[in-house]
Amino acid sequence: MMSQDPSLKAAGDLLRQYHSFLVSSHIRVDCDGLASELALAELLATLGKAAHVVNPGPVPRAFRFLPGSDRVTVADELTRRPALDAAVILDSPDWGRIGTVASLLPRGLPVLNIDHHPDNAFFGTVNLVDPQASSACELLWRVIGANGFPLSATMATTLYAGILSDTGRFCFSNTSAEALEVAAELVRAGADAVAVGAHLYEHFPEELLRLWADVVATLELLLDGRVAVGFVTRDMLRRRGVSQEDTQDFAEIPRMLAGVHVGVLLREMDDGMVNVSLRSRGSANVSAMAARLGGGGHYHAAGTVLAGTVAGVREQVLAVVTEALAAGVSADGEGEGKE
Ligand SMILES: [Mn+2]
Repeated sequence: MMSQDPSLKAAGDLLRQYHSFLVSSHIRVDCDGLASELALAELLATLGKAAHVVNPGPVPRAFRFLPGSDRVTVADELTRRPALDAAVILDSPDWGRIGTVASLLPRGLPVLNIDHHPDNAFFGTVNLVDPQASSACELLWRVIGANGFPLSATMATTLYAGILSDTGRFCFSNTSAEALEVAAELVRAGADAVAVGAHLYEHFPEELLRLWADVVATLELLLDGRVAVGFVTRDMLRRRGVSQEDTQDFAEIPRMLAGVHVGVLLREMDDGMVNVSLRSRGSANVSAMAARLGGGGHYHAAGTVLAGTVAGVREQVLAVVTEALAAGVSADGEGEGKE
């Protein structure tokens, strides 16, 4: 069972001690980041505290079913700074990952850092960091349990969504017994697993599923089928009327092929940059590969953002992947999950 990390109590003490919180998560927020923010915001409201959920960017359409997602503010659109006496940053390894939100935080503000990335910089006043945790949502569930905080059915549904998504529907290698136990507890607490599954993995708008097919058509197999590379250009998005932030799950497409050790998805951004998602299985450590490209992440799921054209970045990434596979890189670190 779960170890009783002393930072669980410290996290609870910090939540009890202060009154007006900024709650935030990483750029290009994923389901785990957003769900952990929203569940925490509900908890803080229940405890009679103010929670300002402020993110570096907008909520992706796919996650707008999560209760409270309409109350997320984008940092650059804030009309005035909320009065704060503490902040909670979820699912983010360092300050750089919360983008412009960092500039909203007064110097010396107490910060609770809740994260499961192996490269977390322990930037908080209190750091609840566990790379063995499946997700930030699992860690938040532990905080709630260890401190006797209330858990509503809505919070349970939200936390379940984060765990389901970060474990790839309980398929990725971070699908631990603990993650499954927490999921079971959440269902017992009223989480609507069927609704969450349908919202995350069905209910695809037609244009999104058509774009999925377009991306499948770009897949190329290299190195005897051990590497698969696909891409999404701005043109492809335009043609289907899909926005960049709705393509997060596409990162999983290349690794879906049998025999693939490393899946690479290149997404052309609006600013001359290319977003690179790396997924792997077995001993292939994409966290190490991403680090060589200026990025980071987990052992089997990592990423980076590079300047250049899709074709240019493709060459750059493939050089690193090829060299790493040739060297049989499995390297250090164990963390799993999403980038
Ligand atoms: Mn996460």
